[in-house]
Amino acid sequence: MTDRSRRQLLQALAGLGAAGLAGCERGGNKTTTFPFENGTREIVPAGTFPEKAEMILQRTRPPLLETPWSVLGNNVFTPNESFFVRWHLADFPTDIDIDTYRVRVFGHVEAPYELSLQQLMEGFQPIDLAAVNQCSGNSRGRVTPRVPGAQWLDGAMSNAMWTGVPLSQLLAQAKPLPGATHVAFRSQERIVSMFPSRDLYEKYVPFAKANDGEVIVAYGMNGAQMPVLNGSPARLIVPGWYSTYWVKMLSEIEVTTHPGPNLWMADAYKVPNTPNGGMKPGETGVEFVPISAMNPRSFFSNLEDGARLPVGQPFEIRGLAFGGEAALTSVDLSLDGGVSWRPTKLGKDWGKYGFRLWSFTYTPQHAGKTTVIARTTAEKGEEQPMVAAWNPGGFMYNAAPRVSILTG
Ligand SMILES: Nc1nc2c(c(=O)[nH]1)N[C@H]1C(S)=C(S)[C@@H](COP(=O)(O)O)O[C@H]1N2
Ligand SMILES: [Mo]
Repeated sequence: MTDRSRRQLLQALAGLGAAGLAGCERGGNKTTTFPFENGTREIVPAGTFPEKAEMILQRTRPPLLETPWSVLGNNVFTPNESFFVRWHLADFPTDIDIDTYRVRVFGHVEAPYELSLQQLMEGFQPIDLAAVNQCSGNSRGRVTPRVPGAQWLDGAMSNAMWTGVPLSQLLAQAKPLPGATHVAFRSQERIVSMFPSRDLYEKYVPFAKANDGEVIVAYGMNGAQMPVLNGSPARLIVPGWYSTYWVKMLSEIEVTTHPGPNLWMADAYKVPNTPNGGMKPGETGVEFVPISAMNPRSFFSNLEDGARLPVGQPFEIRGLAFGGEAALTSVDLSLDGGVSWRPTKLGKDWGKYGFRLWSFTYTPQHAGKTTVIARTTAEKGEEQPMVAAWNPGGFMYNAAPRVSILTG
């Protein structure tokens, strides 16, 4: 982002004010049906939610909006207006005062301070970084046996080119003291709650990860301001980790000497301490740990169950993929139900944390039924499983997608 576009962004943000976010008018009755039980969802028209295009409605308050696959599957960078939305607290933010907005950096440090948005944007060296923001429960609707929670299909994820300041620069200015182990992030949104730990959104990240130079406090998204629902004026980006850590409307950065024994760390978003977060349904004595790194995934963009492809005619199978916390090394396709695998052609590499497009030209030779499977492999051989690991939260789903097609 250039200095000029940063200035424009500041001006645009200043003009945003209370952007009429309360007006969530419902209208239309378009629906889509996901391929699982109770899979019918309403599609709400553009403008139903502020700054948002047509979205799949999972819940209104707080808003849970899924990105339609027609948009997600066909773009490396998900347009801001289609970027998925997820808030936890019932009253989502409706009002942002850019002039009084501050981010405090404090805690186990020598030099606590606070920043206005302008200081954040002008006082540090920003970077641009492509990264997929994926909810821990993305694809939960595909989990068997079924588990409670939002029944997302695959659209609780989106990819953007984020612009912001590496957290390491902000931490350095505060001069962390020896013994710092974690950094806590808290949001600006507040609700009235009987439980003090539930009136705000808060997450803890180990100090070494937070300070790695790639975790950023972002204020720009795909070269523009962030939609309010995606965390404007500034949010945390934790590349390669599930978006539960990507605290929106960031207001506090606290260096701590403990991992934060609160609701959002101790109770929610925990997975079995096993390689892919898997366990057997009903298994006891399993150790649970906070969810962290994402695993590799792949998706078909233009091939669905039941598709018919004529024999002898080349068809370009397209899709997208990402490696998780590790870089993607290949996306392979099986045209025989997993017996043999062929490498796909990978699109431009925008950085290891973003989406990568892939394609494969397939010319069916015989009439019949074929099962096509796509599988992403990441660094160190980490590979998508054919069957997803199971856990009671329905987190970390990443089975290799498969479609049955007819040729002839
Ligand atoms: N302030 C705040 N930040 C938050 C949350 C929230 O409820 N409040 N939810 C987290 C979760 S679980 C997800 S999936 C992402 C969703 O980001 P998005 O709405 O930009 O897609 O925000 C994360 N950051
Ligand atoms: Mo999430």
